[in-house]
Amino acid sequence: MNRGNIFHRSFGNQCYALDEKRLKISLTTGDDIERVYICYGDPFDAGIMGGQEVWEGTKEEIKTYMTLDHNRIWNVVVEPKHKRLRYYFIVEDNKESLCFLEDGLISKEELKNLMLPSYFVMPWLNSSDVNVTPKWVQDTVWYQIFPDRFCNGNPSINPEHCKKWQKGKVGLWDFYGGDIYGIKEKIPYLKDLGITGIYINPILKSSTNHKYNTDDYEVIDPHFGDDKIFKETVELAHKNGIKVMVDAVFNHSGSDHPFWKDVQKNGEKSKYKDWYMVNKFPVTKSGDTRDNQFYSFAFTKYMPKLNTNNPEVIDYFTNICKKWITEWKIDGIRFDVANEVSHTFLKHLHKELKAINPDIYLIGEIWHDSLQWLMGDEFDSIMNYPLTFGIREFFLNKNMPSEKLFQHINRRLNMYYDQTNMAMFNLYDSHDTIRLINSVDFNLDIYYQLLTILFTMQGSPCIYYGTEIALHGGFDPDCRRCMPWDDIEKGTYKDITEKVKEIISLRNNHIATKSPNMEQINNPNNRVVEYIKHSDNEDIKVIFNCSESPIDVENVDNILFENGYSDNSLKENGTLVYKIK
Ligand code: ARE
Repeated sequence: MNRGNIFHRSFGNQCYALDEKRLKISLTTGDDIERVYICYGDPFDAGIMGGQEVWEGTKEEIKTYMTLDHNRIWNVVVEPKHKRLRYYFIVEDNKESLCFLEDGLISKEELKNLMLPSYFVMPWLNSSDVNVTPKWVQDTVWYQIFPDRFCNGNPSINPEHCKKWQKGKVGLWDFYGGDIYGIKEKIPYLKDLGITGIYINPILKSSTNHKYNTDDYEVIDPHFGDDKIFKETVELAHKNGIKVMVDAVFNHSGSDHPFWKDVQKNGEKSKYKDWYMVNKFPVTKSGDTRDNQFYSFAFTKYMPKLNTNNPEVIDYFTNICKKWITEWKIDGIRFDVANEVSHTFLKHLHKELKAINPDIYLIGEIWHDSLQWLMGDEFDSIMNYPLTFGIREFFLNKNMPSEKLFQHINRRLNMYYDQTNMAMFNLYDSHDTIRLINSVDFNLDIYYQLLTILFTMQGSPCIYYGTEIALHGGFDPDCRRCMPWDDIEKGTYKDITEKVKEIISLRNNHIATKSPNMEQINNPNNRVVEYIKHSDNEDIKVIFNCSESPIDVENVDNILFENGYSDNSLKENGTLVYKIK
């Protein structure tokens, strides 16, 4: 047996609670392993695990088959009788059958003779530790809006030197006059499209068209509107079944922010000197920050980095978010440069904001493995660029075998908890990337196929404004062109928009999430969203956490329900059990 590549730790995405009763446990092996079982029982049952401790209780050890996925990961869902678990694995190749514990591989004989075997332990499943993500996002179709380029609803508040609304390329520093009035005006358009959530890029006071250099966290940029129009827009969106998510830029402020100005003016005497990351006072120039006089976003001199380790900073921004939830009534917050603010800050925010609204959707902008932010006490989700970039690559790379696509999707799903994947913010493009239509070389067939995948996979899909008309755009700033409303109204993009609407309706009508060969389970709270065909005809029992009416399925070994998770453990515990043919 290839002993080098068997891996498990009872932590993170390898051993976690799906809910207050069930644990999902995963083990990685090499491809020489043919079967894996998990053996588990209660840590306080006498001798159940070959150990010499003597405890009260019955002797019970359960052995359960684990299922293999596309990335050599074996999974199982178990429901410990007393919320705690001791377990080890039995791994088998075509010659050996060995036991895998914390200290590695040993034979069954060796295990029997050990005084204190190093079992894996899940000591107690505490309900407050369960990672709970908002359910409503699974039924939300997001539409990202870059305000300056979406729609100009009130030219009277245009910024100075505002350019004429135009088609085609835009300038890095140009303003075109899009505003919140325009967003409100287009709510019916978005509703007709089938949109049920809008993610709006920053709207607070700032000197640029992108507003990622905030100069006042307490004021909406006057060229976008004010609190009144924003609250009206949120109210109208909610009336039309559309949720609203805003953009929080707390990693850095703008260099025109009064707090930063005070630091520049008063140096070490400034009351805000510890609100930023200044290494050398006085902060005389806002030149290139490669000399580390102060830290900033990237090396961007007009984005001085805030010190999110400072309790004063943490409190200030927590209160800003509380106002957004209680006064603006927003439903979600997207955190900019989320991988650089402190975990301390995010854990505090999560606790405070979920206390006000447990269903508030908190997502981080992180472009890499984000498990450390997705353990249930920081973000509910991230902007899942890696997943969808991989899917896009597959369609563009003619030499990539289809198994690579399954492995990519599976790997990305295995990185996180199931409840995170169900709430994952999935997108192909945004204000920071080349537009989808450009990245598929303007091939509408591939474009529609990719959008169909986005809208039929688990998670919370988002399209970037203009996707519905296949608006072209290269890298920033070209991906931020103005919406050509004149042409839209003339019907220039009618066919494309109708097709995109049809794809969006797949999700909204749940057609796509019904398994093709399966009767819809007549329990609306337990809609089947996915099942995977069994690879052989070996009989296996599947436990369904749902309706009375059995479903007649062929060789299915894993069914994913919207609000729960099937499992394939061979355990009889009073739950409905169906024998698969
Ligand atoms: C723009 C141009 C730059 C130019 C700069 C001059 O894009 O080429 O040098 O202007 O000032 C905002 C604006 C941008 C602006 C930027 C800097 O929207 O237009 O740049 O400020 O002034 C990484 C970060 C990620 C970040 C992206 C941009 O990890 O957090 O870079 N995204 C957020 C927002 C941006 C915003 C900022 C941060 C700053 O979404 O819109 O930019 O607040 C790989 C890496 C990622 C990297 C990603 C994209 O995948 O793994 O880490 O993201 O590429 O570059």
